[in-house]
Amino acid sequence: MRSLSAKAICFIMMISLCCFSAGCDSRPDNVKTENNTEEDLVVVGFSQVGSESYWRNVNTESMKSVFTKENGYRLIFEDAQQKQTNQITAIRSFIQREVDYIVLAPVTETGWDTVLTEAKEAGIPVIIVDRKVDVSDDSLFTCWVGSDFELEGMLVCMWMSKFFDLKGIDPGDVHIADIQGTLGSSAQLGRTKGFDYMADLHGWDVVGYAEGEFTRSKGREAMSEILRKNDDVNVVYCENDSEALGAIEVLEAAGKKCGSDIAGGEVMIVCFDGISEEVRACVANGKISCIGECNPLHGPRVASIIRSLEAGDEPEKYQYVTEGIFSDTSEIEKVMISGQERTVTVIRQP
Ligand code: GYE
Repeated sequence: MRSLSAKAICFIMMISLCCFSAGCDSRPDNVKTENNTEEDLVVVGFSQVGSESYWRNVNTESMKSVFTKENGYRLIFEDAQQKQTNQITAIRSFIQREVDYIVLAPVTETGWDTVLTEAKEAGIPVIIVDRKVDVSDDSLFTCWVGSDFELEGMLVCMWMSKFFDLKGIDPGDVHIADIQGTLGSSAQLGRTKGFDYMADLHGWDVVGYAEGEFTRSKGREAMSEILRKNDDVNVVYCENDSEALGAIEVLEAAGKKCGSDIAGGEVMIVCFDGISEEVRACVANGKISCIGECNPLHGPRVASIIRSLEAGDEPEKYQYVTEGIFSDTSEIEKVMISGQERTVTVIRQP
């Protein structure tokens, strides 16, 4: 078990961001590095989901800091504002502009066959990042890099089940709700699947689901809806940071206390990402009990895929990022599920 203050963890995140953006060489080998002319640059069209969360903003920054002229790239960045139709339009414009690579962070999994076939016919490699696509023919994309969302969900639930065991809480007394992310996105599908599996396995009382679209404002609405229907809810599983912050606001306004002591009447909050300082502070002060880490620093990973493609190599089709978990207590040191063991990092008051 490691024990780090919220500040220390933010510092480490910043250092890794700097390393990824500056220290590590992201240049394709065949690109001249000084005085790059427009013709020398590798052109990358990136269709981003939107700017719905802290995670997404850090992810955008990670991509922008790597795909710079200095590193030998010209980045065409398109923000889809959480709409698949905008992403399809962006991909078509990338094809028209004859970019060298298309990078897609898809909002939802389905509906990509047609436009990715167009990219394939144009001979442009497509790299999928973060969420996945569900296509009939997986030669429609070159490779994918991102997180195992179902595993993230199961790890957080495993942490909860260990915690309830430690405190002698009967599974039937766990009245849990799921504030889901954007329906149909891999992050939602995986985290909900992990939740459903574990809730069923442990016999928790699932009081309901509400969609929070990965935003703070929808997280508020979802929490209000859950409370209206089930005032006895005592655990809220939020599928990202932003939703958790919205849920806490609503619970506190309703006179509830957020914390791990559910036998004493508190409402336990767990969530995913661990990106915003505000969320880390909530762990340090006990309002959020556990976070499943989700790493947004994909810029250098995509750059390394492009480098290997430029060198004529074949990158691995699916590249998973290993992630840990954070919590406010040192009582649980490790969590293990499906043969995957993770160390719990404790976030303490600075
Ligand atoms: O957890 C959430 C974001 O797809 C992993 O999307 C990503 C999720 C992330 O909006 O905060």
